[in-house]
Amino acid sequence: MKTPILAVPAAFFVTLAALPLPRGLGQIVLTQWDFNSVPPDTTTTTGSLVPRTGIGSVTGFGGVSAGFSDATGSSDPAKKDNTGLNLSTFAPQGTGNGSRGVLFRVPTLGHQDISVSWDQRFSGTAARGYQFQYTLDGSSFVPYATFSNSAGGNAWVPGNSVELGQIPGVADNPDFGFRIVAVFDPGTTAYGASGVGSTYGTSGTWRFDEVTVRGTAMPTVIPEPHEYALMAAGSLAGFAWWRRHSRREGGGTSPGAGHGTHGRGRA
Ligand SMILES: [Ca+2]
Ligand SMILES: [Ca+2]
Repeated sequence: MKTPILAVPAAFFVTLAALPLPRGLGQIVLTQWDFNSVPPDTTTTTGSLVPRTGIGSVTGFGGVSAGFSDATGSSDPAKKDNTGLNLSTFAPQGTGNGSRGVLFRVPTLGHQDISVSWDQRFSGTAARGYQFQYTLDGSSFVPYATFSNSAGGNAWVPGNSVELGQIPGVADNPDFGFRIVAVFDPGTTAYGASGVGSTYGTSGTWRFDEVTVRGTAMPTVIPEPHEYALMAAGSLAGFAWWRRHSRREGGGTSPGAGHGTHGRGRA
């Protein structure tokens, strides 16, 4: 009879193979929108709300009108049909502080160290004050960072970014989302206009492009050397038990084999 010596290290290595790998090498893009038509077409008034990468949803809210418009000048590398998400119909002056903007929902399952970045363009009469808010439950939003556009009117502000890695609950959350809303100038009850010499108006527009959510794979517990030894011992003990058991039963099934259905085969 051949000895089962090869089965012992095999069981050990199967155990090792099941162990989680060390933490990822860095942030990856979880979800990214470029709002461009797929495939590219001949007009930037058409586009897509489906992320270029990953999964998520996007919608204007609070009464804004959302559509597509030319995003020339954003950091999108697309050589043609570069489109952005365009918002208009903001709140009348002095009303609705933080009530209108755009909402993104991106599940962060399995990831932490979440960050968000985006390009944003402001027309001259659009609000220069904008605020990033996040949600952990999908419905209540927490103000996190407030910005003021200093690039002027009809200009892109690329590379806006927020780091959310220190906020409990952002990681590994199926209900994570964020929104970017128009806010009054600090200490006032009025929206400031983006353009020098411009007056805020409800028909001012914001445009978004390259909205990107990044994260790293969740860390996993890496066993210490003595834990590897215990696991190896456990594999050996389990194998020994199976050998004894299978001899008594006279069967030849492999450990753990059952009679259930396997996988998700076609019905
Ligand atoms: Ca684009
Ligand atoms: Ca298009």
